[in-house]
Amino acid sequence: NFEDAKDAIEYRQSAFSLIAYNFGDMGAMMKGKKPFEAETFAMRANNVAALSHIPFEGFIEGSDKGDTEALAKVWQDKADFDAKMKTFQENAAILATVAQKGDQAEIKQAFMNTGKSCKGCHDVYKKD
Ligand code: ASC
Repeated sequence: NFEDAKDAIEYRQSAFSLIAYNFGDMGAMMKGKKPFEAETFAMRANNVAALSHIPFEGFIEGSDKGDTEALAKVWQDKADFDAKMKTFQENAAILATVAQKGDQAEIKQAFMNTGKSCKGCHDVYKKD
């Protein structure tokens, strides 16, 4: 377990950094900023699906105090926060599955759904 809030904050932020990198690269492909590379895309989707399970554990009680962008609302509305986190995990898993199959329309839809679940949580629970 974490020693203190600082450790928990660093843990979840590390995962979010890796998620942002992997999701961002998929975004660049989706927007045509770089060529779509099916194998790389699928690898990144797998990374995000696995990483999506990491941050949750870092949202320990009291870890709204510190070097974090997480709002106190996370712990005030924890059930809703947890539900949104779960939706993100489910969408990321679907994205990894369809990326493996390779249908472009499915990939685009699953990518958008995953991005929506990132934003849906940020809008409510993250400092801007
Ligand atoms: C990203 C990123 C986010 C999400 C979000 C999707 O690449 O860093 O936080 O996508 O903007 O809407």
